[in-house]
Amino acid sequence: MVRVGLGIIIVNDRGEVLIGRRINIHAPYYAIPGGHLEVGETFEAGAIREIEEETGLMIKDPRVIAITNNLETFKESGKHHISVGLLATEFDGELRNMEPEKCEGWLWVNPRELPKPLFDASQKCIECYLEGKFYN
Ligand code: 8DG
Ligand code: MG
Repeated sequence: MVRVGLGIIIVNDRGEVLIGRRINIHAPYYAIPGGHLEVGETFEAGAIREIEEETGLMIKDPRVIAITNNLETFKESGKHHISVGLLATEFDGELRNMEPEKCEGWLWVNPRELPKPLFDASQKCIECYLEGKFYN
């Protein structure tokens, strides 16, 4: 089965993006926040929901910027996702690690100096963001 995932690039005033190290599923990878699209949901609503669930932040007007086919993760784990990447530059609320059983903690990092190893979907999505491509 191919599932639909969402990855959200949140950019702060300094141009940094939010990233966290996964600790159960997909450990030891660093990933941008995200998750699965729910049945009947728009990409934007799914992005807003996932960000609130995972970080406590409320993002405004997330925009679809990328589509990625995560075959590296498939080769490694047998899980196949098509991941839709969204960008959010406006948000409010206080950043919190809402799912400490899934994520070690959130970090703001320069998108050109990302920690490794990076989750395939997140790596591809950030590459699209940096290079202005929709797909890679
Ligand atoms: P579930 O419990 O309903 O299975 O899902 P969830 O709560 O949404 O899962 P999660 O652990 O928050 O999210 C991880 C899943 O989301 C992962 O298995 C694949 C998918 N995903 C993508 N792209 C991205 C991404 O860029 N970042 C993150 N964190 N997850 C992503 O397809
Ligand atoms: Mg989630």
